[in-house]
Amino acid sequence: MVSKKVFSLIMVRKEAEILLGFKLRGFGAGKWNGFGGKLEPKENIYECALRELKEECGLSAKNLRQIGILDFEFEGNPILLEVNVFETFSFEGETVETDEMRPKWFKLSDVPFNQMWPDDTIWFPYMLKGIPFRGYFLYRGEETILSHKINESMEFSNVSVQNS
Ligand code: 6OG
Repeated sequence: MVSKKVFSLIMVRKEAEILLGFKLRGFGAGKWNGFGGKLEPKENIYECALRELKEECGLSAKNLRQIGILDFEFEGNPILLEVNVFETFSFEGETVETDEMRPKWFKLSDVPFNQMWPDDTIWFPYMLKGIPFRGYFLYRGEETILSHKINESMEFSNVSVQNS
């Protein structure tokens, strides 16, 4: 039987920089990525994204724009991952290193793609152009994409965050 796990992933941005975290443990350890994690029971995907951002790097996002959905399949694994990708340009707080993530701002011209999930090179251009996307990737292990497709998507709805 095929089952699906739902995740959030937030990309925190300034005009010419992006905040990434070096994942210190768990799935994707040793890679730079945005912040995020698994949807918990009784929360929606926006609450999940905000909670994970706060837990993993100490920042509170003031609004969130969903920019994409990525579906991942790993060869030989019946569990599909659905990663809901958000961006924010509006946030509060100071970044802190946690036991899971070491945050660092990168210039957009200096994003460390060779230490990131290989799919990032494929969907970052959509994000940087402001085009919403929907993608599917079939992986062999954590470094090889066997096949993929990516398309422009309809706009997703945005949320402003109150009292956070
Ligand atoms: P935790 O294990 O920390 O959640 N994630 C991926 N992100 C990218 N860019 N590419 C992938 O390719 C990914 N697979 C998972 C979703 C894992 C975090 O990593 C993201 C979550 O934000 C396969 O709870």
